[in-house]
Amino acid sequence: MKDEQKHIHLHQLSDQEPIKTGELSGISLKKDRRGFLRQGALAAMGVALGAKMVFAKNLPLGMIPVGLTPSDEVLNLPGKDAGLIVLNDKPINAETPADLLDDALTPNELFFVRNNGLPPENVDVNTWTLTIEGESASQKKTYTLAELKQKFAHHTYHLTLECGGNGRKEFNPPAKGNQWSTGAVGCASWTGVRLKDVLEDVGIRSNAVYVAYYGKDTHISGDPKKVVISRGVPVAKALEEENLIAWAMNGKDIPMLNGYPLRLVIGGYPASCSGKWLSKIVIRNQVHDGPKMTGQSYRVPCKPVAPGTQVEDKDMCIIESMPVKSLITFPKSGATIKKGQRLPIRGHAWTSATKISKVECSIDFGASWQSCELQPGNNRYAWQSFSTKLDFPTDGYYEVWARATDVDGNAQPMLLPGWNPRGYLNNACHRIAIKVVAG
Ligand SMILES: Nc1nc2c(c(=O)[nH]1)N[C@H]1C(S)=C(S)[C@@H](COP(=O)(O)O)O[C@H]1N2
Ligand SMILES: [Mo]
Repeated sequence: MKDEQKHIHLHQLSDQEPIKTGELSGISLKKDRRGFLRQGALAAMGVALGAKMVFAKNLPLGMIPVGLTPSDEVLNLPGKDAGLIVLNDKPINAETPADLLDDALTPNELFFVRNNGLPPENVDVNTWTLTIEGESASQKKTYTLAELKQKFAHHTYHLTLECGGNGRKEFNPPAKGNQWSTGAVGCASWTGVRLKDVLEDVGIRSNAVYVAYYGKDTHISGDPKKVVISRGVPVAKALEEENLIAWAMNGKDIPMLNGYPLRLVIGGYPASCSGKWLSKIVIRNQVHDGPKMTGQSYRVPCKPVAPGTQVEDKDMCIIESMPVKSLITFPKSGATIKKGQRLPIRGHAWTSATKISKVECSIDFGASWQSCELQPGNNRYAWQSFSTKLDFPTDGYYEVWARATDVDGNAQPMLLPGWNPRGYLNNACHRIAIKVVAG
């Protein structure tokens, strides 16, 4: 059944809402959960066909052009690049291969997707509201999207989002959950209002402890009463000026899968704190206890444990920062160069501290390191791009490793960091393979 969902079937458009000609301008190939094409699909098919469909408006509803060979490469996640690696399609989880993260800012189509439930359907921006309440809110207040935009100053920050489980795949014994490789990370330019400004407009009582979100996605069970995920951050963290209630990503609408029309963006913490399809924020007088805040979720052993150890819930601590990390985005692992050629290297480094202080590369499995050029970040929690050129002494197989160090003196481990039951926080040095051939 799963495989079948990935293929386009002829005539399956017919049970979807009618496609209006006015909607043919979108280029994203939209597919609903059952794998059917939706509005916007026709234009995308034109792209896939390599030519504009001249009489598109005459194409009978539900019919797919014969020139389009249905294939997994063509049938994409809505609004997403076909190069993303889909780990799970219900809920959708997709990561970005390292070489597709080469841009200074991650394009919307390439930004990873980590859904715990099912995105809301039929989102109407005109009726979307955000409610702030909670034991430690001075009042309960609801804003429409238009009111948020009109009432508060707009801010734009470059903010890196990384799933707490990014790199989970490498842990041994393995941890349950999405087997993320290196690509559950991206850095975009986000625009919105400051979380802080909105919280202060509502009023924060002095006993406030935590600020948490609720979103409009639905539980995988379909039960409308079940909350998918509701996480938060300590009040002091919530009040940092870079935290946004955002409606734009790289100057465009946030893609549906990344939280359209409104989401939280909180840098430096696991991306699970950045609530998508944001509809409610609660100011709590205690550590938030929503789904995925408690038990073993987004928690690591308070003290290091041996690999494979079972750790009781009471000995697990909430992840409160993401570790220093870097990624080589050029060349793609496996690249071949000729002996005597210099190899350009590019990538990004990020940290929950204020800045990265250096990035170094090694071609000898970490025996020696040479420093890379490092760009300043646009702001705190933005990733910083690095580059260098490497010489290789002779032909053969090499690995290029990158290691970032932040201003607090934290550096990436060459091998795996501390094992933990759920496989969080793997910030080991990224490695790519390079073949140098003679002649
Ligand atoms: N409402 C809602 N918000 C959510 C999630 C979710 O499933 N539902 N997933 C969280 C997790 S675990 C991560 S890593 C990030 C992923 O953001 P992205 O899909 O935009 O990359 O969103 C977070 N916010
Ligand atoms: Mo996540």
